[in-house]
Amino acid sequence: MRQAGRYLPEYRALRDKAGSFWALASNPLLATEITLQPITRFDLDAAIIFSDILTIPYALGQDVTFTEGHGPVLGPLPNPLQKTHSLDFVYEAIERVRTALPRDKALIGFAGGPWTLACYMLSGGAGDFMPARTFFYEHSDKAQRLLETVAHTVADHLIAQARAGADALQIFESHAGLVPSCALADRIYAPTRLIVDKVRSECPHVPLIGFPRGLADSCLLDYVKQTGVSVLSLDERTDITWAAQNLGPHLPLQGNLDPACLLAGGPALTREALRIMRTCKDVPFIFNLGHGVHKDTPPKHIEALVQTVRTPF
Ligand code: 1CP
Repeated sequence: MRQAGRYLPEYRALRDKAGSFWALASNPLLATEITLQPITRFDLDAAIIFSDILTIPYALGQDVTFTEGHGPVLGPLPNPLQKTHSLDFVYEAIERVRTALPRDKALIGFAGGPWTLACYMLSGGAGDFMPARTFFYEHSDKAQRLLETVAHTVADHLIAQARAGADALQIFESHAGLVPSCALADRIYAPTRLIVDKVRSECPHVPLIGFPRGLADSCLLDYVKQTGVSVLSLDERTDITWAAQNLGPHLPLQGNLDPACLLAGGPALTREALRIMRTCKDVPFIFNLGHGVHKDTPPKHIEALVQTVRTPF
């Protein structure tokens, strides 16, 4: 969950030197160094490869630029949409990180979920994604074909990451919360199922972590059943007591700590971390945030959190 990034002075120093986020992410040596920064500093149990979900539109020939302070900007959707750029720089970074990491630390590879990627690809950037959301009503056949093409590209990208050494793979469906419940089956469950089936057939032992951010609690069990993911990553809105009782018996859970609580630090951080851990003590649980580390988070808060999580309660 944005382990690396602007809250770390060593990240900011490298980014200033390289000039831009993309210059870092597309350089395997720099991406390796940044992936390892939070592990070196905090001794976390797992690293997530430093990359971005928008590598997929880039691979499919769409222009992607990251402008300071504005987030990503994407060019027009290419027609036809087909694999034009290699993502070998990601796989080389994964090989390098896996070699550098101790064997007992896991490396997580990832990709965006098809719906979330379609939101950026059809809207040209971040915001309320209205161009994408209207496209799904005005051109529903084309929209479904886009989801399918993206899902195949995502699956291939995840398989290549596993082959390069990723121990687990996470699907970031960060904008799942924008989908009306009657459209979840078409826009989220079916494309994710396609990815899960394709990756499993090639890499049966690699766990797939689903992160349907913003999905109502009442839909989470459906998401798990319909997609077949092996682990469910929960955002900070989910009621963890309900999740431990109703989802915990089905599959391992991760996440849920509010990034705002990590930003706040102090006694509230210790209290919340303990509440989550105690609630999940009888189900398989991976401690994590509900979303990415906020850029103003003091690194000291993360140190304190790691200590709380490592201390028996
Ligand atoms: O230096 C900077 O300011 C760049 C900020 C940044 C970072 C650190 C971007 C631009 N991407 C990343 C890395 C990143 N992105 C990782 C690396 C692994 C890690 O260190 O954790 C991961 C897993 C992502 C995933 C990602 N990118 C998501 C899914 C997770 C989420 O946050 O919901 C999304 C939606 C993106 C798009 C994106 N990339 C960058 C930004 C600023 C955004 C968000 C744009 C928006 O507001 O919609």
